[in-house]
Amino acid sequence: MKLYFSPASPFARKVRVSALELGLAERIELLQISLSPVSPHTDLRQHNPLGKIPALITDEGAALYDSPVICEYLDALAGGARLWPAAGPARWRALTRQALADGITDAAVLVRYEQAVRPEPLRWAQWIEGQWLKIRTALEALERDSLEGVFDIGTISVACALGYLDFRFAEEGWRARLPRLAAWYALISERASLAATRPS
Ligand code: GSF
Repeated sequence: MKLYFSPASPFARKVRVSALELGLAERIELLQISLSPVSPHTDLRQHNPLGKIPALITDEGAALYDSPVICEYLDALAGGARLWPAAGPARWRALTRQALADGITDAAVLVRYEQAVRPEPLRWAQWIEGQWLKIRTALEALERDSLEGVFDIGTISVACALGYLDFRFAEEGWRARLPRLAAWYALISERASLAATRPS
């Protein structure tokens, strides 16, 4: 298998963490690329028309995207129901946590593009604030959640979202407002799969 990724990509990190946890990392060749919405990657677009990472090329030559699809595929390849609860409340909890965490990451990536890619005269402060409102409200929901002792696609996604916030927006200082989430994150970050994939 081949994975289009970048070491900074929080969505590709979900895939790399899943692969490590499932014992599949050695079967995946990592193809490192750099891209943004205004500098697309030609080769990647032949596989993922949306031009986004992560994209996985399976051994059969199929292109899979986006990160939830790839992570579920890897889980199935490893026998199933390892990082994706098979059924019942645990499944819906994990999938909803993944949606919340991916929403945080989506908003943070949009802010990043706005600040790092968009020319300064075209930036829109109110729009950036709108993204931060989503991020902060979602983080408050996670502070009230019971993440302790759970390791699945939901909590992997939360860890990758928080890792991205720390990587790009260290000044945000979310830990001071959200002590329970901070304590949970400190513990989960020690896991080998997360330590090995810290964004750079
Ligand atoms: C989001 C992928 C994404 O935004 C997923 O895989 O879960 N829903 C998708 N990827 C970014 C890189 S990143 O911040 O991880 C990307 O490929 N951006 C390039 C673009 O043209 O938007």
